[in-house]
Amino acid sequence: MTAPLIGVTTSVTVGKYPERAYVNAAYLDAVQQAGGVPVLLAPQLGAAARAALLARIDGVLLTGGGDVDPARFGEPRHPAVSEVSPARDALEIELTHWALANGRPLLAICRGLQVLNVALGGSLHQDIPSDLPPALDHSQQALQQARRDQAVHHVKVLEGSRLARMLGALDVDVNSFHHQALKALGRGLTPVAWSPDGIVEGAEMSDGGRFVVGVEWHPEELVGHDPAARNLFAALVDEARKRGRR
Ligand SMILES: [Mn+2]
Repeated sequence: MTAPLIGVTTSVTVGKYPERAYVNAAYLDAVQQAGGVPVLLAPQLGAAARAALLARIDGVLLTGGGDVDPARFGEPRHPAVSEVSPARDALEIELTHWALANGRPLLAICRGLQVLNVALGGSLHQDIPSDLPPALDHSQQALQQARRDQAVHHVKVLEGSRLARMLGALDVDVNSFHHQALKALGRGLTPVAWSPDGIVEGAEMSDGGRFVVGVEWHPEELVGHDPAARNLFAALVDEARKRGRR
């Protein structure tokens, strides 16, 4: 059986020389562990290279990283916003619309969920500590040097949601490395998971036929010990395999 190709978006250095594209290895490990072949999609790819890769990939993984440009949702930039890359925003928003138009499964992680929301016309809390006091610590600040696979808060998942079916659980303990969160939901997106302080930790397309799901936590760091985290990548790869056969 052919292993499906999963397009994995990369981060890009902002204002540094030399310019680089890069991605945490945990994403690549998680996709491979699930039986997929990661294909890196860097913002530096030109139109021809993008088109050539999109013709071949069976699924999309939007990864974590810097902040989306608030101009994308019509707000002035909060001082806490950092690592904004217009090139990365453009690639990932284009990729989101492409996945929707072409029926490819899409799993969005952390910034990825924020990109998905903004691509569909939603908006973001630009800085949780400024916008939403007194929220939980969602940036593991007390654990800066601690393991990234350490769970720091609880998440409740909506029964009957695609995310719940993917995880195989309605209650999960997760890590947390985000200072932003969903505000207004994008067109067609439904919130399906929340932390105890009410922050949206997961969302998906309400059209149940579409595999378009995002989580605010980092399951790629949890796959070593958390079956629910492994299930997310397995679900993406399995769906990509089905699409690839058509
Ligand atoms: Mn969180």
